[in-house]
Amino acid sequence: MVSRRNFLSGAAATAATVAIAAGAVSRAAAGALPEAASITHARTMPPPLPKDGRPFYPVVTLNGWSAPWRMKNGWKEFHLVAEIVEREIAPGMTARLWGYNGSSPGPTIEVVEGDKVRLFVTNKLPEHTTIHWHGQRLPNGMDGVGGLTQPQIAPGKTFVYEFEARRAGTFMYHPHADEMVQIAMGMMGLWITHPKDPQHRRVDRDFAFLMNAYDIDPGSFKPRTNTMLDFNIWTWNSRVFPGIASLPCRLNDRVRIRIGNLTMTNHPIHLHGAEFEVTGTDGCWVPETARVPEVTVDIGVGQMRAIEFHATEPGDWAFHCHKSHHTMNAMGHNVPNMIGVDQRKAAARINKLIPDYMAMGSKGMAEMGEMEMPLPVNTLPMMTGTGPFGRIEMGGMFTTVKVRKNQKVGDYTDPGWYDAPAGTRAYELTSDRAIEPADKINHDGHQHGKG
Ligand SMILES: [Cu+2]
Repeated sequence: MVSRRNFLSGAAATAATVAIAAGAVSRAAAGALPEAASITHARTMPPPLPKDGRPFYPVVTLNGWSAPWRMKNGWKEFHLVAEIVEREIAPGMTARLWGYNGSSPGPTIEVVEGDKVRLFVTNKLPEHTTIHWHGQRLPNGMDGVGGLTQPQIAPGKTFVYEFEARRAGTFMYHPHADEMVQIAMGMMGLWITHPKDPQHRRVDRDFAFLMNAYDIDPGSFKPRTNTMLDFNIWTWNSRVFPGIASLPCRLNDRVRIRIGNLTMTNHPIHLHGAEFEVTGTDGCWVPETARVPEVTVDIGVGQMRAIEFHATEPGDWAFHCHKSHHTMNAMGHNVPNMIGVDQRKAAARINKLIPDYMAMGSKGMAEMGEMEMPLPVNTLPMMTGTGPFGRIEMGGMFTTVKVRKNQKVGDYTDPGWYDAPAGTRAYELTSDRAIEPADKINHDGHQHGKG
C-alpha cells in the first residue's frame, strides 16, 4: 500500500504542507479545540450509549462510526478535520479520497433535539472548503455555503459553526465549496438528531448509511472528479459488496434503516423478505396515517429516507439497489451483446496474437464472476462475493439483512450464513425425489428454524 506520505506528491504536497504550516494556531486557540478523533479502518463501530449530554439511543453507521463530543458550558462540541484519507472500498481495493477525521464518509454526528451544537471545522485539504449542514433549520450564516453565507475556509484555517438542533430526523453534511470535486472525492457524513424523548419512535435497531459513487479507473487509486454520470464504483459509505457489513437483526426486532443519497443519480432501494414503511423523509417524520407499505423506495439525489419494518422472517435477506448496474463493480461499458454468438473460431485466431485473450459473453455474463482473469492492481472483480451456494454475482450496492432468533440484543456481529430448516429451500427436481403433499409443506420456517 502506498503511504499517505507518498500520496502527498507534487503540487498537492506543496499546497498541503504550506497549508498545515500556515495553519499553526496559537497555543491558546489550540487549547480551545476539542480533540479530533480519527479512525482509518472500515469496520462498523456501534457507538456506546452517551455518557453525558441528553440521553439517546445511538444509530449504527454501516462500516462507520460516530464522532465523540465534549460538553462545554452547555454546548455539545465536535471537531471535524477535512483531510486526505485512504479508504478500503472492499478487501483488494483502496481509494485515495478526501474525508473527515481519517475516513470517508466522515464520522456520524449524533445530537438530541434542542441541543446547542458547536462544530469546529479544520481544513487540512490543499484547497478551501466549507461544511453545509444539509436539511437543518439554522441561522442563515451557519448554513455553510462558501461565498454566500460565509467566506471559504482556507487551507490550514479552523471555522466554528454554532446552532441549535431544532428538528429530530436524518440529515447529512458535505462541503458547499468546489462541490463537484469535493463530493466526488468522498467528503460527506451523516447527522442524526434524536428526539428529546428517547422512547419516541424507539426501534430495536437503527442503521444508517450514505450512498456515494466514484469513478476510479481499473488499476488506479484516485476518483476522476469530472465524471457526471458514468461512475463505476457504487458504494454505501464508500464500500462495495462484499465489503459492506451485513445488517444483523434479532427475530421480531423493529428495524430502522436511514439512507442518504449523495450520488448523481437516484437509487431504488429494495429489501427482500419484509414490507417496510417510509417513516422518515427530508421533512423529518411521516405521520403513521400517511405511511404506505413498500418493498422498494426510490431515493433521489440529495434525499434522505428512513424505512422501518418488523424482522419477522428469519434468513439472509438481500438488500440492494435495484438498478442492476449498481450492483456491479468497475467494468467496460462498450461491451456488445454476444449471447448466442459462437466466438470459438475468432478466439482461436486472436489467441495466436494475444495468448491471454478470452472470448466472453456467449452464454451471458455470469462467467465473468467465475473466471480468474488477471485484474489490474487495486481493482475488484466486476461481480464478486461468495455465499453458501457459490458466487452471489453481485458487487456495488448490495448487502444482506440477517434475521436470527438467537441474535443478542445490541449484538451487531455477523451471524454467518442462514441454515434454512428442512423443506424450506428451493431444490432440484430429480427422478428419485418424492414431491411432498401440500399439508406437509413447511410454510413458516420461523417456527422451526434454527435462527
Ligand atoms: Cu443505484
